[in-house]
Amino acid sequence: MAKTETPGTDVLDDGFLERARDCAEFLRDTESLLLISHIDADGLTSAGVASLALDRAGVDHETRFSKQLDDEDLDEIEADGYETVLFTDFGSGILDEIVGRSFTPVVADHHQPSETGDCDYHLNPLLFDIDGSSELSGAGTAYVLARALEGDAEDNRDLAALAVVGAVGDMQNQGGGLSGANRAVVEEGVEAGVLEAKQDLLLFGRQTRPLPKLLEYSTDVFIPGISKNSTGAKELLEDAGVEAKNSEAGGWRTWADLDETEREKLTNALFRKCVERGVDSSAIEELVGETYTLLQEKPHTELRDASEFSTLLNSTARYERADVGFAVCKGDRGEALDEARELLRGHRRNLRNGIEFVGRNGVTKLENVQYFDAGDEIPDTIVGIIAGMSYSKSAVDRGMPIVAFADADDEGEKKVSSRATKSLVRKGLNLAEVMAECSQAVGGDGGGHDIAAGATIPDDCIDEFVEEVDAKVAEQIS
Ligand SMILES: [Mn+2]
Repeated sequence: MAKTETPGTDVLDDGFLERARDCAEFLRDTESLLLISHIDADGLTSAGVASLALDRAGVDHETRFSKQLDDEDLDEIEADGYETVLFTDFGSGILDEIVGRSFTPVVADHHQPSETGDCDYHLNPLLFDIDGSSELSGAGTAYVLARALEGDAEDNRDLAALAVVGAVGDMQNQGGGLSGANRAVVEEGVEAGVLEAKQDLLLFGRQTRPLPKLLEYSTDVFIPGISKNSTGAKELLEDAGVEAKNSEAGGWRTWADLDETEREKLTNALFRKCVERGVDSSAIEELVGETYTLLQEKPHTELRDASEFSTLLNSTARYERADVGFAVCKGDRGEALDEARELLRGHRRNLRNGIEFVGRNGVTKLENVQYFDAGDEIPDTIVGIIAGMSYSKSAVDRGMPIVAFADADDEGEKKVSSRATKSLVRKGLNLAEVMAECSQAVGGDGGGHDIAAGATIPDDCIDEFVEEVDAKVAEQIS
């Protein structure tokens, strides 16, 4: 294969591509294959990318999803008699548990590999000096594998669009856009004509939300007088001289309907409002960044925008309907898409209820951290999002991280989710470290990202755990 045909040779180490080709070659010749992937937006897109590439290469396979694989799950997979098992978006952390079984494991993951256990077909950016937490997602790793699997007719570069949805789903676009090896994936998608990458307003819902709602629901960056203020949002549109409704049909317009001049006018009006209301300049900068449009998807659908697409997938994954999200990834634009949208509506309802819960019950504050325990009132799969969204509530202090507890499915356990603001991360906060260390101190386990992380702890350890967190946060931020 000529160098110019391989993905991102300028960013990806050649060794990484070499490994991808080894994995691809092995997969091409396998007799019976199970693809198993993590249940979240990145895991679903990882499976979508891998499965589409395997289909194109004529490799039969079945697909399953799991939140986390334990020994029992692995025994079951082993008993099913697959010759090969391809793990996507997980597997690296349990290498020692998946090797030495009756199947041959192929792992395409971007999480920290376990210290022990060696696998011949282990594709992970971290093994090649690429940062798996910020520079390549599970779906990006699956994409590199897909490119290595390319048949004669198709080069699989169109799958870059899904890979970008996965990277965005894993929040790798923080700091204004995708970087590192992800860039190579973006560039290939752009060249293949499936992706548009451009600087734009970062508000959520550019394709589907009516303009006033787009502004009103902007709570990542809280804009006084606009966020959670529908009158203010409509007035801003008027001030900017941008029509909120379509002239003929009279329906609400979305950001996607605006031409460049209108977008500029509205963005400028928004910036003026921010300055006027004293929003700090670093927060204002966060309103704009690189956005990713999936050019082959219909305008005004969630699928057209990488961030809306990943949210749609998350709302299938969080309600144990990975099958629905996966079908959408593989191209189902009928029944599965309808079902995914229904799940998204239900998800939004649950978020509203959860936020009301926090509003009613408030949070408990320690010196450096605030927390609430939702018990069984909020499902553990969404309590973290609700914690993050609560930052736009006055009851929640933006100056400290927030920790949320919810009852776990397993008796005697609590699920912990934590969220922070970007400015806290800039001050040195790393919640992944906080969650890992403090949960281990009370006999649990955890990890994640600097700005969002989670853990599981024994349910009688909440007080002890938050004390640990309080001390650890103080240490990081000082
Ligand atoms: Mn991932």
